[in-house]
Amino acid sequence: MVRILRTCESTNDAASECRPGTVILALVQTHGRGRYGRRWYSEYGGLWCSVVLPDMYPPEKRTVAALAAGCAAAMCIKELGVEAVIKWPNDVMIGDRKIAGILTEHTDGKIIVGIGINLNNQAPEDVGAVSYKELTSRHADLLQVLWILLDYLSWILTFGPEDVIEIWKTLSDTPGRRVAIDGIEGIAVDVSSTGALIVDTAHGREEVLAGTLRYL
Ligand code: BT5
Repeated sequence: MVRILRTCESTNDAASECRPGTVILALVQTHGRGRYGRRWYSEYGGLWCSVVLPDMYPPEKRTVAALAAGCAAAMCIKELGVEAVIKWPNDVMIGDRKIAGILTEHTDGKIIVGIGINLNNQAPEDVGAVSYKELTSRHADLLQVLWILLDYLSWILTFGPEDVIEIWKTLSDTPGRRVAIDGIEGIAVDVSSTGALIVDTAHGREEVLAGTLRYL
């Protein structure tokens, strides 16, 4: 079931009350959230949605759900004709500007997959964001893009965690880059089967399961 709300605080909060299979789309979010309690600007024109899924991965592989959503968002944006790449774990980027972000949360045996894509909105420039409209001067049909996104999400969720990671690697430009992440610096060499970023540092190999990545 797809529920379309004119406005809500956060679609992830609205979705937490719903059964698996529900999709919530809001035209505006008044308190859109990023990871670690960060703010997500969600003005009219963007695609702000949450998908409720059954908790289908073992706890150690939960990051994979977020990576799968990042892949679906990147594939959706590429289908709109814009060359997007994923920055680990799941920022969808056009060059060094962010067009989409993912927030996955676990509650009551469910996964809430929150996906935000800057489509027809004016993206907040001061946080390094960009929108589809700014890039192409075209208007995207919100519901049509939602179907494309859900189509890719349901496709990628048919794969097991290892295959999701392989698909993710074909869409990401992080492996091979010099990175800094929460006090660790080095070359991002790979992503593990749990979705952790493997970084070769001056002091040896580190695995980082979550964090905020910067390219150096
Ligand atoms: C994310 O967090 O990228 C997750 C964003 C998830 C948004 C969706 S919208 C539907 C659902 N409901 C919600 O309430 N959230 C989800 P993070 O990696 O922490 O990135 C947050 C950072 O991105 C902020 O600190 C800003 O620097 C930047 N930012 C904020 N708004 C943005 C926007 N609209 N576009 C691009 N970057 C933005």
